[in-house]
Parts: sequence; structure tokens; C-alpha cells
Amino acid sequence: MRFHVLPMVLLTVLLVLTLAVPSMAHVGSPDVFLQGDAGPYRLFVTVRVPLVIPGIAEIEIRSESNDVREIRVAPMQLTGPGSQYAPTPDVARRSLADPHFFTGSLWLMEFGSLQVRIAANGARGKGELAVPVPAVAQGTLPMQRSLGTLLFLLMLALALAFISIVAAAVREGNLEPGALPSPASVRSSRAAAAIAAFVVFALLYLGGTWWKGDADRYAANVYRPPKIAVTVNEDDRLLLHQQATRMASGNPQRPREWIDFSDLLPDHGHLMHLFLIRTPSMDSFWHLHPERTADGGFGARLPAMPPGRYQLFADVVLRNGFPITMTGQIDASQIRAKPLAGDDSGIVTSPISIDASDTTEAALPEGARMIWERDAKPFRNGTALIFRFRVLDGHGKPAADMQPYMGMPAHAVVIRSDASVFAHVHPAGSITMASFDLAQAGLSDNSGHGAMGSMAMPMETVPPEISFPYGFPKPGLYRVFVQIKRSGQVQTAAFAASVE
Ligand SMILES: [Cu+2]
Repeated sequence: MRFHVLPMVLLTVLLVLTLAVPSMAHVGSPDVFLQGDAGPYRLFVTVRVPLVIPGIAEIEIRSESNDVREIRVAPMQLTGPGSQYAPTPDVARRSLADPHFFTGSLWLMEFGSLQVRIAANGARGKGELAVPVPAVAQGTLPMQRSLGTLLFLLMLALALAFISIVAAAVREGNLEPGALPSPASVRSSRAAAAIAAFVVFALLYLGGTWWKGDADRYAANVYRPPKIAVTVNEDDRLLLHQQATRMASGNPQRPREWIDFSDLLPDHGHLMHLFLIRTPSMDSFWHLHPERTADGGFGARLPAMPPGRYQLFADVVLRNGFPITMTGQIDASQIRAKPLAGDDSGIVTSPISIDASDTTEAALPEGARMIWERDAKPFRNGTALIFRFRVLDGHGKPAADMQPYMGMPAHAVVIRSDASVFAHVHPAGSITMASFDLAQAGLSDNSGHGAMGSMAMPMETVPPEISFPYGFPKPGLYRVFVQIKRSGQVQTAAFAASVE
């Protein structure tokens, strides 16, 4: 028998739909968190990106040491001519209650790949740090009802006042003092009032139409994570292609754009980091690195994943340092096992459940464990935190065999149970390595950073404590996957966290 039709059908996987997940690069998690060095000073920076552009970004900076006297912040483009000339920086306010804490507000006037330059000055001299900030329209700001009502009433009063002024001018404009208006002038004043009313309401109508058109155009350009078309061929290769619909770029000046797959920046050694997570159980997690295919897409060998419905997140970085997370879905029925190779990794673990409490300990192979060092308090949404993890070997001792995984001590993926939030985070923060390096390259003194900078030194060994700066963007149940490498083997720990 040469044709095994039934097994082929069973073994072949079906293609699929894509799903709209609202919001932006690093899906649903727009704020930027970064841990890095401004010269001698270690800073923890949070940039809260505004919902609309132009808009105000709120910046929070925490200094590890107490010898920072002043911090200045300035926004500019990440690459291109706009990255050469820094505007006059603003001085960040130092908190009276906590001298380690500085805050600032910056107007982001442009769309696209921006950065915030941070200059610290203190007892140990000066230092600079650049924070990449992808700026796009993420939504539209609704007007407050009370303000809307007030403005409407004011507009009405103005319109009526204008009409009555016109009527009064026609009726009484040529009147001698003390005389009464003639019946003829009363008649013509009524006619004038009617004409004025027509003109005023016509102008209001046209203005309203123009305003609504503009608002609709803006709303249509609100950034949405681009969808990627996903198929699995007979060889169980996963194929990824651009969707026919272009992505909404979040930039009304250039509303629709293709992502140029031939012009991407590699991010920690790979053009694409692809994450597949089985939903809604969040119990099967795969981190693959598809390669360019001859027809302009991406392709990857699939490992032996348990069947089910998978949410896909494909991270790429554009030439200008703008990070994009594309989303898709597959229904994997059954896949012929192919061993993981290279930097590819994954885990099958227990399902996440609403009733289960948060986990602070996760099993690793051979009796080893990862501990999430956090206090018992539940997480609050929006709060910027440093997540700290400790790795213990099978004997309960701090692991001595940690190695860098793709140039970094660890990688983490934070995902909300409904897949509406996805963030790929590193010890340096929620930014991609590629954009971080681009940003530091523009600093006048980047000696302290170098190519892989403060984020990813060429390390032979990695300490068994790892930390990630991050803040959950909204309440809910989250899964946090932390990936490390020990004795040449990538290991994945899975935690649950509920956020209020
Ligand atoms: Cu990573």
C-alpha cells in the first residue's frame, strides 16, 4: 500500500483563522519597562505611552543608588535624521517622599519608532540611557459626558446670541435714540434672523461632518497587531505569511503598511521569535525561531505539540527599531514528532485555572525548581515591578550550571488567560534587544553599553537569580513562563499570577 490516506488526514493539520486581539506591539501591553545603566547609575525606567498621539507620555524613573542629583528627559526619533538632534530636555521632578524616584511628562508629537533619552547627573558624574518607545495611536479618547454637555450648551447659546445680534442690528441699527422700530424693520429683522439661523446651523452641520470624518479617519488608523496567515503543510512545517490586509500602522499619515519581511532586524540572533500557546488552558507553550522561506514568508519545523487550539505570537523588529507582534491561531490536530533543535524550546505543564491560587514555585527537570520571590499581596494592575526569580538545583542549592540562553540570562513571556495581553520580556525590560541596541548606539557616550550593552554581556555563567522589570497592564489571570538554560538544556518554568 502506497497511500495511507487516513493517517495522512489525521496527521495533517488544518489551517486556520486569525483572531483580532485589540491593541499593540507586544500585544495589549503598551508601557515600556527597562532596567539599565545611565553611566554609573542603575535605573529602572517606566514609560507610560499615551493612548493617542500627539499625547503625553508619563515617565517614572527609580534610581538604585541615592547619589543621583538630577535627571533630564527628552523624546526624539530612534533612527534617521530626527535621532541626531536632541530637543532641550525637561528636568524630571524628584519625589519629596522618596529621593530615589523621579517623574516627568513628555509630549510625544510623532508616530513611529521613538526614544526617550535620559541623562543622569550626580555624585559619580554624568551618564546617559536611551529607552526605545514605539508610539502609535492605540485608541481614541472619549469626551467626558459632562464636558460634552457643557460644550453643546455653550455652542447653542453662542448660535442663538449670534442670531439675535443680527436681528437686533437690522431692527434697531438705524434707529434714532428713543424712537420705536417701524413694522417694516421688524419684518426685515425677522427675515435676517431666519437667514442668520440658516447660515449658523449650516456651518455647524458642515463643521460636525468635517470633525466626524477626521475622527473616523483617526479611529480607522488605530494600531492593531497585524494578523499573520498560518498554515501547516503535509510535512508538518508551519508556514507564516502576510495577510492580504495590510496592518493599521497607527499613523494617520501613512495609514496602511506592509511589514517588509526582507528588511527586518535580527533580535537576539533571530529574525522572528514565534510563540505558540494552547488556549484557554495555557498548558502547552512553544518558543520557535522560523526562518525566511523562498516565497517571502517564514517557516518552522513543528515539535511534537499536544493537539489543540493554539494562539500564535510572532515577534519581529522593523529596520527602524519598531517592534511588532503579529497574531494568529492554529488548530493543531496531531503533529508528527520532530525533536526540538537549536534555540527552540517548549513545555507541557498543568492547565491554568481561575480557582487556583498564584504559584510561586515551578518544577524544572530533575528535581530542580524555580522560585518566584514575591510577597503575598496580589499584584495591582499598572504598577511597575521588578519580578525576581531564583533557580535551585535538585539538591535545593542555588543552581551553578546556568548559561545564557540566546545571549541573555533568561527570557520571560507574560500572557493573560484570554490571550489579550502578551509580552516578551527580558532582564533588561519589555523592549526588544534590537531596538535597545539601536537606541544606545546614538548616545554620545555609549562606551558603557557596547553592542549588547548592559543587557546581555557575553556571559559564560549566569547567576541563579534573575529579574525582569514589568507591570501587568490590566486585572485578570496571567501565566508567566520563564525560560533559562542549564548545562546546555533550555528549561521552562510556568507560574500563575492573579492581578487586581
Ligand atoms: Cu527573548
